[in-house]
Amino acid sequence: SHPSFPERLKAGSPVLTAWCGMPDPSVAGMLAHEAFDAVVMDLQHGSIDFAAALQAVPLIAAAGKPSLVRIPVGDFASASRFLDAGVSGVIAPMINTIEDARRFAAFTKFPPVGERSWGAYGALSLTRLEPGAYLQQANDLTVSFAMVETREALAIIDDILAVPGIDGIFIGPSDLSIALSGGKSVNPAGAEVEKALDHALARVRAAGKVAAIYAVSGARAAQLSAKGFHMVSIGSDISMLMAGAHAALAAARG
Ligand code: 3PY
Ligand code: MG
Repeated sequence: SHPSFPERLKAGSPVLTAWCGMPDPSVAGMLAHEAFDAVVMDLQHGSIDFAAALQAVPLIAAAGKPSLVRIPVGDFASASRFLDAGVSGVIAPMINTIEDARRFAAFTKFPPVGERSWGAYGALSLTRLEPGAYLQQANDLTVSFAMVETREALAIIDDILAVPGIDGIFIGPSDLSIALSGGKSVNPAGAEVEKALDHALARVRAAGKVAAIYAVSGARAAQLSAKGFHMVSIGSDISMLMAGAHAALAAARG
């Protein structure tokens, strides 16, 4: 039958996701109908709010695609609420300690792995599962990504990967570049970041978990896919809008 989102992530070809921060849920719904494999909504830096992102979940599902959210820093209660609505994955920014990783997993996985609370009405509707079946399968149907984007996180990446319920790592190359340069520059494709990416990928592979990353362009996404990332998010809706505007104006002015 239809592979689950975690199965799809490990199936071989990288999952390419849209990355949405615009406030109208129909933007995420429309991008879901393009040839992306999944759609991420960004509540850390995007201007989309909780209610709009919730509304986008069934719109994305109507295109037959999984949805994911990036929650605001430390907002693990929202992670549970989005899983209740039926998202297939949650990305938690700035996971810098083992305790951060444990708390995130507690809010995203049912016992005995975590402490997720019952009330998954949207997910029951979208998965067509009976409550008991959903309870048994939910931990394996959804992906909890801990973002590694600081020196602290990089230093304890093996320990973060070892936390039960953490399914994978999502690298934030821009914040990582700021951290690695001591605040001097933001250069998500710089040499220092590149070295850190190779190290992180090797550690994720050794742990048998999933590696994901943000790409600032389609061309960068191709490089990161070739490196072996399981999921690459191409950002963002707003940057695609601006790129389209620039191209249209350049063409119009000759
Ligand atoms: C980063 O690059 O820091 C991210 O969080 C990706 O948007
Ligand atoms: Mg970041």
